[in-house]
Amino acid sequence: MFIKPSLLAGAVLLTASQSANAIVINFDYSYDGGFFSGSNSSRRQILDAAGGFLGSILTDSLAAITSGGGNNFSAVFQRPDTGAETVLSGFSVAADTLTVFVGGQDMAAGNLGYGGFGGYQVSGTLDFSTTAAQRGQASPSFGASATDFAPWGGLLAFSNSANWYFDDDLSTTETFSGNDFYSVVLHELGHVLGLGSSDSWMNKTSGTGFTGANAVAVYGGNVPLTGDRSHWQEGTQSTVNGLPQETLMDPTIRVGTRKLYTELDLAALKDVGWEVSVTAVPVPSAVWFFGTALFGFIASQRKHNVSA
Ligand SMILES: [Ca+2]
Ligand SMILES: [Ca+2]
Ligand SMILES: [Zn+2]
Repeated sequence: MFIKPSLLAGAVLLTASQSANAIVINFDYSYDGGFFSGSNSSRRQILDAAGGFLGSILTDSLAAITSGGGNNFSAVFQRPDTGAETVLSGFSVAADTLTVFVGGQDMAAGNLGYGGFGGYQVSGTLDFSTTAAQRGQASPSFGASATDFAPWGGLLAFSNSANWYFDDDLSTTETFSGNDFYSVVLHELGHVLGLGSSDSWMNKTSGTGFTGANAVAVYGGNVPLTGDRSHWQEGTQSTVNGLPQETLMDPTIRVGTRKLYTELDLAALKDVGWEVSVTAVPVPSAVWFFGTALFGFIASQRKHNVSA
């Protein structure tokens, strides 16, 4: 799904510490279109920081998917550099690991990027097909009975022309202009993990409200969604360690603003089947809160995921 910049001034600047990984998010640059290569290679540090944060709080045990012999798993995804559907036969992914293809793409003005989980094709033994479908979790990832999402991974595509802010030191907070790349990575990884995208999410919606028990407990009722159910409703608020912040998984982000996973975003990860070791992001080492002024929003769009 696309995330869009919103035309809002102001900044909420937070930093978060990290701990050891429980899940490894392995970024693959095979189709990066140069966005993360050569003089742009330092951008990979921001991906690694975002993946490291999420990996550190997810404690699921994901079964490996290992193609070989009569067992063949094909990863299906949109190339992040071109958007073209791609099928990688003989694909494998290690235990407790997600593979995420990343790259830059020419996008219409106003779009920052999109992300989603991958689909797959599988042939082989029943055991192998079951592992492909649910990676040792309580349900298959896809279908009307899905409650416990665990894909092989997916993709993140970023606009080649957006006015990005690449923070070269995420441990420090500073005023900046442009769109915070770190925040957008966190948001798009949320879609890879099934927020607003997976059947586990859709199976916990009623009309345009989200009914997951953890999210409902945080919000105090069904959580309003956008019409296509891909995001929290525009402007949905929650907290980061008790401090107010617009949710990460609403459809837009303010220019000059960093957004982190709020309590509501973390609760939703649990509701789609992830085991999450925290209910709040680690206490920021420093927080500055600047006044904000509303100028208007750009309407959101949805980019559909590839799914099996
Ligand atoms: Ca910084
Ligand atoms: Ca799980
Ligand atoms: Zn989104």
